[in-house]
Amino acid sequence: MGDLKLTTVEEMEAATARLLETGAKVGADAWQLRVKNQTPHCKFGEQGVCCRICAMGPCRITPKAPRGICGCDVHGIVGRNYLKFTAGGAATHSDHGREICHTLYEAKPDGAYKVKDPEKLIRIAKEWGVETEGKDIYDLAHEMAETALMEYGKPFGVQRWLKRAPEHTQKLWHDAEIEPRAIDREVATSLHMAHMGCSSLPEALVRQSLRAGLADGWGGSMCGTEFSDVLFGTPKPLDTEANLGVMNADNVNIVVHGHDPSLSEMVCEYADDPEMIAYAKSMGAKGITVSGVCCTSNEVAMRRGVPMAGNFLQQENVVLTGACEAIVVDVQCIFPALGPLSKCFHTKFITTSPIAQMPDSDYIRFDVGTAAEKAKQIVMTACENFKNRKPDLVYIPDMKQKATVGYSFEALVKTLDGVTNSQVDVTGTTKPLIECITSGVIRGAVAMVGCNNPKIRPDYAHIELMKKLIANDIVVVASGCSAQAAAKAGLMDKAAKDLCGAGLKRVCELADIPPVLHMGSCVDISRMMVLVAELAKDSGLNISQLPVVGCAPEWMSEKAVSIGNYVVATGIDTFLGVDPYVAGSSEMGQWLTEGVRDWVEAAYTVETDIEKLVDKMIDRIEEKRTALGI
Ligand code: MSK
Repeated sequence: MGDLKLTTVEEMEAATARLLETGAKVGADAWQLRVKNQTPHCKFGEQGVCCRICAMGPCRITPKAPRGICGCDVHGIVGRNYLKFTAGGAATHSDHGREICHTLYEAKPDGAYKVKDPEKLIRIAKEWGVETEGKDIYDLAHEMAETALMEYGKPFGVQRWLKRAPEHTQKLWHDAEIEPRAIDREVATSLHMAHMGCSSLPEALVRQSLRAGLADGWGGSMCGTEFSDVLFGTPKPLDTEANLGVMNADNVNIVVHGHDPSLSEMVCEYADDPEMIAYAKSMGAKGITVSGVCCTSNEVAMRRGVPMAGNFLQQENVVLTGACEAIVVDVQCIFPALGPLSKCFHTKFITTSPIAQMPDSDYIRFDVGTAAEKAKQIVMTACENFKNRKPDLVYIPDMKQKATVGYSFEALVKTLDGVTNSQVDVTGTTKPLIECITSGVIRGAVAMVGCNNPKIRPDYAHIELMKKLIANDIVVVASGCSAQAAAKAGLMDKAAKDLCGAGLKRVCELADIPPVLHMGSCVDISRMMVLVAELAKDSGLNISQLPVVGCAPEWMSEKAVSIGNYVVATGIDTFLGVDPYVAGSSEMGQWLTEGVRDWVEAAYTVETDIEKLVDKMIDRIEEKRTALGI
């Protein structure tokens, strides 16, 4: 197995247990304890059969009470809850995208935010039919930002990004009436439909769920990804490290957590500033270490090589090390628990966004106009806090893995270009990858995404599924906390090729890639949509015919449901390890696992047994290969 030694889930659990001992000493709460307090969960909630969308209830559906007070049956209640869940996720991702557009609008050659990838900006402008000739790049950036912002509220037409999809997919969306219009409109329409006295027909609620999801994946998230690349650079393969051992006991440790790279990029920029490093030294530290948690971590890892301290369910662990001077957060997936927890240590819990304000935090409001000064203030605050550390509470698990990250669509195409033996010039296309798949060297691909969830042993499903997939010559592209689980375990180390079947191992060697490819954060699942769209166009197949599936084995957030809806709606069968609160309705179950296939040629599979889940994915990939005769 070469020089690779994977970090096992058992080893990570032992490290967590040790950290929880520190927590117990200082009277800290932890999610492991709160799960116990919340168990058993409410059965009505679990099945999605509780309705509190008006004040006549709440109503709960039981065999004795099969309808709510308004007369809505269980299928309507479950369906409305599902649509509202989706709308929450679509709103969240899309608002993140909107913030990036605003940042781009404020970009200036001498400002805190600059255009780092002008070629990409020009490429997108041409795609959108915006004149680029002779235009100053910043004028173009402002025009494109404004055009993108109009996508959120335009009164007529459908999303601009949809044109990136193969014509067949666009036709499916049109025929099923799920082409997303203005991004905000799909969120608002979803909430309207789920209001008391509106839709209670599962078919209509599922249709709108797909549409709202598409407004996210082929709308708001795509704005987030594409314009983040324009602002901060399109990711290229970079070496980094992952797991709690990336924190450094001798240094000021700043942990960035959340999603929007506008904050984390600026904090990283200042943490590298010689003036700040000198300031840290004047406080008794040897330097400054920035590491990340959740998707912010993915953003700065793939553009700067900033190490990844952990994923969603490790966010408390970074504070429990006793060596975290500041945990700096923006939006999404942030435990309010970080407030009281940080009070048990010297850690500053710094919130920065009006969208995510929490008790027991230091609020340093961050905005585009004052980004540089606020980032400097944050770094200085962390440095000054070094002296407050309690040495007897410091314990950083000696646990980290090498990882190569940063496989944006552009980087992936470029990297795989060298793999084929074909004499045909395939530069800039996905044809080398198609050749690997059609020849059977690679059997297919799985997009592994999503969170951790205490309902599943943390990281276990991500890591075990990936190990089995790569052993079966199935390449994995990963994003979000799934990507971090892979990195922490060692699956993004190029040496992980030794865990692959012979075909995938050969491809990893030829292309010099790890078998699990890091594609970025949650919004970057839009990169995966671009990848499958190009694979379909370059192969002449429909997306649904490709031996490709999606999987979120440990998902927990509303955003994940929105993602699932757009991945399915794009024609990719999607496998979930956690039920999206629809178990209470046979009709909703039927629509999501079968009915939607008539519209978009793909559907969901929900399987909570992880062994069965991976086998079902492999079977599905092999069925698709058989149907293609390859
Ligand atoms: S951070 S949505 S826990 S993947 Fe994007 Fe991780 Fe899930 Fe948040």
